[in-house]
Amino acid sequence: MAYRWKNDLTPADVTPKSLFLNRRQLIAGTAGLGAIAVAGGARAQDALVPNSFEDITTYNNFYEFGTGKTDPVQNASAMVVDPWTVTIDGMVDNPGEYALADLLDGLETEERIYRFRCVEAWSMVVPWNGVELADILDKVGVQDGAQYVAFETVVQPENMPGVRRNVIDFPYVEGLRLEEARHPLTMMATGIYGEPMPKQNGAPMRLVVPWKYGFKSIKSIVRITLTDTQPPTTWNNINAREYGFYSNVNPTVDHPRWSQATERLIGGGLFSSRQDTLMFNGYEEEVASLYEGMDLTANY
Ligand SMILES: Nc1nc2c(c(=O)[nH]1)N[C@H]1C(S)=C(S)[C@@H](COP(=O)(O)O)O[C@H]1N2
Ligand SMILES: [Mo]
Repeated sequence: MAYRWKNDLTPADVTPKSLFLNRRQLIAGTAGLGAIAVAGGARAQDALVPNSFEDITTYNNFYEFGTGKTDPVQNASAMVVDPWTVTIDGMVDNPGEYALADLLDGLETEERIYRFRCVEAWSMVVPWNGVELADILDKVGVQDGAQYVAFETVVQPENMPGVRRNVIDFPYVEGLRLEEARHPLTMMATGIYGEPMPKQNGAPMRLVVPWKYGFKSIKSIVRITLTDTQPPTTWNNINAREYGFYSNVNPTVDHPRWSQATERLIGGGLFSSRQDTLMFNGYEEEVASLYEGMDLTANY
C-alpha cells in the first residue's frame, strides 16, 4: 500500500504535464485565468503545484558539472549512465555490485509530488518517480547494529568538468540516520514527470529526502553503505559551521550568512514572491517524531 501523507495528492489531482509545460504561455494569455489563480496564489502550504519540466531540468545544482545553475544542463549529457552498477556494502546480509535493474526489480514504483527546498533559500515542487529507499534496504537486508546509511556519487573525470577542476572534493558523499533512511517519505528517485531521470537531475538514481535541505538529496548514486558510524558528508566537510549532518529544513534556524525563514519559488514568473518556509519543509507531522527531544539548533 502506497504511503499517504497530510499534503499528498492523488493522481487525479495532478495537472497534466502539458499544462505545466505551457504555464508561461497560459499565464501570458486570457486562457490562463485559472492557471493565474493557482500560480499567483501559490503558497508552500497550499495544494502542491509542480514546477514545469523546464524549471526542474534547467536550474540545477550538480557541482560535478560546474557550480553554475545552468552548468549541469549544459554539461551533464556526457555522463555515462548505462550500464549502471550500485555497490551495496557494510552491514548488510546481501552485499554486492547490483545492476540497477536488478536492484529495483520487483519494487513498487510511485509518483510523489514533494516540495524541494535548497539551503540557498530557493524552492520548487517536483513530481518524482521512484521507490521507497526502505524497500531497497529490505531487499539487501540490513544487519542488527547498523545505524547509518552512507551514499556516494559516481566520479567520471573525463565527463565531469567540475571534477577535473576540483571545485569541491569528490566523490560527493551523503548520509542519513537509519530511521531517516527507512522513513516512508524517503525515496530513491529514477524519474520526474514519468520520464527517466534527466542526467542533470542525477540519473539514473538519486536520493530524495523532502524534509531536508536539497544538498542531502545526493545524485547519481553508485554506492550505498550500512554502517554503525556517522558517515562524513560533503557540505559538512566543506564548512561544518554552516552545514550540519541533519540539515532539516527549519525556518527558525538561520544559515550563518542568510535567513532561512522564507524562500523564493523558482518559476513563479510574474507572481514570484518569497513564501514562508515551513518547518521540516511542510512534513512536520510525518517526521517530527524522528527528532523528539533533540535540540534542533545544536543539531542543525
Ligand atoms: N552528486 C551531487 N549531488 C547533489 C549536488 C551536487 O552538487 N552533486 N547538489 C545538491 C544540491 S545543493 C541540491 S539543491 C540538489 C539539486 O537537485 P536538482 O538539480 O535536481 O534540483 O542536488 C543535491 N545533490
Ligand atoms: Mo542545494
